[in-house]
Amino acid sequence: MTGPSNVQRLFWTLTVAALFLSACAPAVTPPPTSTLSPVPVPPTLTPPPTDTAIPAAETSTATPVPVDATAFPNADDFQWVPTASGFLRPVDIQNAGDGSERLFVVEQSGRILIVKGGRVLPTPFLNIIDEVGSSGNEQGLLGLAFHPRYAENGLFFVNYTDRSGNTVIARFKVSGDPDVADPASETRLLYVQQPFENHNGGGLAFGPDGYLYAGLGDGGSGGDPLGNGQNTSVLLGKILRIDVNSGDPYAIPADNPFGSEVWAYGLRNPWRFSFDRSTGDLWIGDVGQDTWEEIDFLPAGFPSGANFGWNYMEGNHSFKGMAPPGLVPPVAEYDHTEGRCSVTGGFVYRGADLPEWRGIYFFGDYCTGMVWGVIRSGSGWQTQALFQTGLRISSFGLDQAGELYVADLQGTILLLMRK
Ligand SMILES: [Ca+2]
Repeated sequence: MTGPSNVQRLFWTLTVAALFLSACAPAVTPPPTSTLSPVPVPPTLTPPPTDTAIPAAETSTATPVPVDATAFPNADDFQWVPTASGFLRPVDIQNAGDGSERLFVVEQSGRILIVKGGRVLPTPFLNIIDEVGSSGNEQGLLGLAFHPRYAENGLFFVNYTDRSGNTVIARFKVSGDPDVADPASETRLLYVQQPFENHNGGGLAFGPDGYLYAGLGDGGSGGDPLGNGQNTSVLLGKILRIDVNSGDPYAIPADNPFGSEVWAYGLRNPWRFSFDRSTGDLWIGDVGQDTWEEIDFLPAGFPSGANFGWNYMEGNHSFKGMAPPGLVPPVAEYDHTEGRCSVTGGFVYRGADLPEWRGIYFFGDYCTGMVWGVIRSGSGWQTQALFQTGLRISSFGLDQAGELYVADLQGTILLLMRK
């Protein structure tokens, strides 16, 4: 768990002003199979915010606005410390935002376990193993998000593949015991047929607009043989956005671009996305095909209908066909040399304990355990290798205070700390 040597430091493609220039191109033509009314990426885009953190809207105290880091701290001064272990294939870490200081760890087989006061509670918060199909390596209970008003309404949402391998997004409610959910409270919101067992995405997160966002992969196999990523009339290969506070069981926000759940498209297998809790910016780790892993970014306020390029593009590189103008390119990418294989998207650090890291986005590689950081650099981005953890990085997570954790698929949750 030390910082990388010079040899391990990677050559990085820095995405500079060209990032947003391409979006000034003419409107994107929808695929001919679409039967919906597309609203392509508009020609005028919101410029990215400045390096200064934006205070939360509800902030009314006199606390000075924390300034984002402008350079990477020395990673050798920090370490990942195990805080809980014994999990069976943990794939997500969440907090309930209810002041309870509990961590909720999602096991791929279909359980959610609580870490409370430094120990794992023996009774699962939720156990839906009987409903979850996890025979495939990428199948299972894959994502969890607590309602922004969970403390009042006790509602939370999960994303899993069922016994037939199809995606379910469902709502549950806590029971009278705050450490146990009511298993009979399940309400299924969305059901999406999966043509192949891999590329199920699975992440869930509430955006700054209060809508629930879900990441779905392109349906699987290899190379997106069904063309789902660019087909805006299907839900695969997308970031979906639904209003879980209206409708039955949900409503489609009026400004979704295609009149459906689809909010953004052109993704292969978004494995972990998050919103910067300070700025509302969206960060996505999108798993590549054979060569390029990528990190995608949309500043808060970016219009609906962003096209992240798959399968025209793999990272910044042509994959299939002639790419149309207007694609949103990644802000970071890495290749598969030295054993690297699959990106795991993380979070922007907004905690209090390690102010040197404030505003830096963390992500990792599943196979090698390498952890990188991304920081805004002038009009572009800088990416740096930070930690060679040796872990099988399946997810990152935050506690309510914003401290950063990582999940090792082999069973341990670790916290980033100062040495
Ligand atoms: Ca892409």
